This record gives sequence, structure tokens and C-alpha cells, in this order.
Amino acid sequence: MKKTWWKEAVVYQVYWRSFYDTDGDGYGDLEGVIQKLDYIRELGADVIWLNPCYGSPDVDNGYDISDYRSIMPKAGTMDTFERLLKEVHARGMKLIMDLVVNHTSDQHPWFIESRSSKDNPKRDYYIWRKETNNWRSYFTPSTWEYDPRTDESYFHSFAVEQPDLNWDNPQVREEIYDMMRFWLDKGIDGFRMDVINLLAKQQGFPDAEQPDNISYLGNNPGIHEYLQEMNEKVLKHYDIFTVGEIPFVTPEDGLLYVGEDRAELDTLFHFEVCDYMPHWDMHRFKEIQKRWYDGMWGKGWNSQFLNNHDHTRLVTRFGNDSTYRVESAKCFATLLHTLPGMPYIYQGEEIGMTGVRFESIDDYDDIAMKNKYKEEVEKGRDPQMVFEELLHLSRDNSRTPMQWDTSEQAGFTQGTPWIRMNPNYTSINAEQALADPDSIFYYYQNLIRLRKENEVMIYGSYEPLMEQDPEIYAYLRVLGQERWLVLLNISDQSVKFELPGSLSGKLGEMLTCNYSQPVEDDLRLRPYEARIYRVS
Ligand code: TEU
Repeated sequence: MKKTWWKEAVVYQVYWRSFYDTDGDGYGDLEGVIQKLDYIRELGADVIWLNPCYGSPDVDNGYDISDYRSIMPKAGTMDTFERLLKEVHARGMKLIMDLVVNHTSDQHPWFIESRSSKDNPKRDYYIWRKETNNWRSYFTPSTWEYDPRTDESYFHSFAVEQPDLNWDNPQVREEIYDMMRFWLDKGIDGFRMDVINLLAKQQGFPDAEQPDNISYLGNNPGIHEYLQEMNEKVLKHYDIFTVGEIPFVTPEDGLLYVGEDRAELDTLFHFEVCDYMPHWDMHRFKEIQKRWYDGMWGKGWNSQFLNNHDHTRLVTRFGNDSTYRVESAKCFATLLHTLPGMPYIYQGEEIGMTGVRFESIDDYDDIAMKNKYKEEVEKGRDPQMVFEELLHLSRDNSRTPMQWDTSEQAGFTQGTPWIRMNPNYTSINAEQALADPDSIFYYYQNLIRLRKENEVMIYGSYEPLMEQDPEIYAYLRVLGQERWLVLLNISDQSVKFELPGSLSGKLGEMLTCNYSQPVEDDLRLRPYEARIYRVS
């Protein structure tokens, strides 16, 4: 398999508005990212993915862009951005930016022009129709918004304030390619491409039989032509790395986006875990990993992530955020770093930050959650019940600010944070983690180091064992003579097990274990225990 720098990289996602605030406005900023770069470097990550920090009215936290070539004042200035990039590079790290080109803000000058009249030269930059259909958008009951000015409706896959661009229009594509070159020429190292498989739309917008299943939004004819053109005109001219955010994708379609012979993207995020597995489900998780490995290995590169700014904190969602918070955080860290594909760490994950529960809907900011709340309550449903239903997966669970220390507002800001802090910062914070050699932070650091020193964790094949076991997840990674066994007990019980015959008596050096107390019984795993062995 072809080796590349990015296949070997570990990515750290910085949701800057919740990372570190240096000017007291309650929002994290790029200066704050600069000041905390040594923290990220200390962890060992090589690449930083920075969420959108472009000019934006901020209806969807920067995913509604009104100026692709500027920096949002809350985040800083172009100067700060350039300094950030320089400082990242000076530390031997790389920086990738979010590319959000399925839609813009409704405040983007293109849209302002487009909606002004039917014969405006920018009319066709967006999708306008007299006749609409029954599709739902991600955040609203309809993908269409009627605009009385021209007596037509425009198409939006997300919020009303996020009109979709018309990728059919070659002028739109050229504008976007130009903008991409603008950032690449500044020296950034790649893009995380927001819902990139949504760019092509279904011809004629036929009604859906099941409008609630919004998969009609993605993977439509024409998408690969766009991405090949983007690659040909832009991407291939730079030594960069791209990861596509690709919902509704199977390993088969996945290969069409990232197959090494395809000249489109490098890797992808699929959402079989984060969109479709609300709670830990061992059977399903093993099945997903196996199917993606079988479908992609040797042909295209995968990514691994267990949470991000859209998906609830992994210890709360998949692990145990009370009795076994530390053990389960380390157990999932082991999983993340030893499964095939690039690991993505979301800020705060490395100190085991948890989801949050605020008192009322007014304490929340997430447009997805708030729109859904409004929609359900307007149907006449009990507001408290709707609220309870939405808590678990609210995107704000993972958007509360980074917990640096025990001082007021967790050392995140001197002002009032844009969203409330998770009150548990007095016990869960980076200062505490850095002072404790046994912390989750150092466990991540150690896994990253192991990965850097042992190619088997990157290029080794994946061989699942004990596939029907409901508590234990065990697999080999094999590269040449090197064979590693990963053993994880993803449950809050102690579990006795038997190794498959072919491995009995072959356990060699134990390379890592998430418990500091010594193993008493090789064949019993404590709650959320994780071990990696070399096997002979
Ligand atoms: O997310 C796409 C999206 O809708 C995800 O929330 C979804 O859960 C899944 O991951 C894809 O099925 C991106 C951004 O990450 C999100 O923050 C934005 O709100 C959204 O696009 C619109 O730009």
C-alpha cells in the first residue's frame, strides 16, 4: 500500500470558538489557538483541523459563510490567521481548514444579488424553482423557502439562512476553485470538506416516498464529475490532504470518492457510527468496522472518529461518564488509535470531557436542536418531553468550552462565555490532566507515540477475533512479522474470556494497558480495560 504522510497523521480538531478566548469577548479566537499550540504539540497530534472561521453571520456557527476570503472578527484577523499558520508549521504540524461550499449564508453578496431579480447575473448561482417538492432539509421541514420578491423558492439542505449553491453552473465552480487556491496559496495543508457529497442535486427534484429519510440529498449523479474537476483544476497541484464529510455512504460508494485510482479525495468521514448508533452497540460497531475494512482496505483510506462538534462526547454517549469515566475514555482512545484509518481527536476528548445537561432550551444555542424543538412543539407536543428527547444528541454537548483549569469559566475566558460551561470543569480540566502522569491526556500521548514508532498500527491488516462476543472487542493488526493483539472490554463488568486457540500461549509483551494496577489474570478484563499485546 502506498505510504503517505497523511495516512500516518493524527488529527486534532479545534472548534476555535470554544477553545481559548484571549480578548474577553466570550468566544475563543485564533490568537487563543496560537497560545495553546504547544499543548496540542505536547499531545502529539500532527494535523489541526480548524472549524470555519470565515466571515459569517454565525447562524450555524460559521457554517453559513458570507465572505470566503476573510476572517470572522470574533476569530481574529487575516494577520492572526497567517501567524497561526506560521506557528503551526514552525512546530512541524499542519493545518487543514473547513471548506463549506454546498451552501453559503443568505447574507453572501452572491445570494443578495441572486434573490434580487430573476434576471440578475447571479440568479443562477443558487437553485430557484416555481414548483417545489416534499423534501425535508437537515434543519427544517422543507428544503424550499419561498421568496415573495421574485415569487420563486430557493433550495436549502440546511437552515433557511443557508441557501445551496448551484454547482451545475460552471461560473460557481470557477469561483469556488479560485477561492480554494486563495487559501492553498497561503500555505494551508488541506481541507475538511463539509457535506461534500451533497453538491450535485437530483435532476427534476422528484417527490420522495419517505421524505423523512433525507438521503436523497446526497450522492447524486454528477458529484464525481465535480470532484474530479476540482481535483484536476485545484487539488492535484498542491501537496495537501483532503477529507470529505460524506453522509449516507456505503463502503462501495465510499471508494468512488477516495479510491486511490479515482483522483477525487484522500479520505472520508462516514456516519454509520455517529449518525446511526445513538448508544454503544457492540455487534453493530464490529459489523461496521469489518464491512468498511473489507470494502476499502488496499484501495482507499478511512478515518476514525467517535465524536466531533456535531456529535455528543464519546464518554457520555458510548462509554460511562461517571464511575468509569477515565477507564472508558482510555478504552475508546485505544480503539480510536488501533482501528484501521486516521484517528481524529476532538478538543477536550483527551481530558475526557463529558456531555452536558442545561436546565432549559434557552440555555442551548444549536440551531439543529432549536429548530427541531420549535417544530415539535408547534405540532402541539409537550415541550418538556420534546426537550428531554433532544438533550442526549444536542450538538451543544460537545460545544461547551474547553476546560483548562479550575478558575472561573475554566480559564476559557475572562468574559462571559458564548455558551455556558459544563459545571464539571472543577474536576475535569487540562491543568489537572497535565499534572497527573496517569491521566487520559498522557494515555493519548502514549498511544500517539506508539503509532509513530510502529507502522503496524497504520499499515497493518485488521483481523477481527471473537466476533460474536457482546463485551469484548478483540482484533489483530498484522504487518510482516509484527502481530499486535488489541483487547478491549467495552462494558462496566469484569469479563472472563478465552483466547482463540491459535493465540493461546502466544501473548508476548504487553505494550499498553489502561489500568495502572498490574494485570492479575491474563484472561480477565476489568471494566473498560484495554490492552495491547505483541503476539508471537
Ligand atoms: O454537518 C453535516 C451534518 O448535518 C451533521 O450534523 C450530520 O450529523 C452528519 O454528520 C452528516 O450526516 C456539517 C457541519 O459539521 C455542521 O456543523 C453544519 O451545521 C452542517 O454541515 C451545515 O454546514
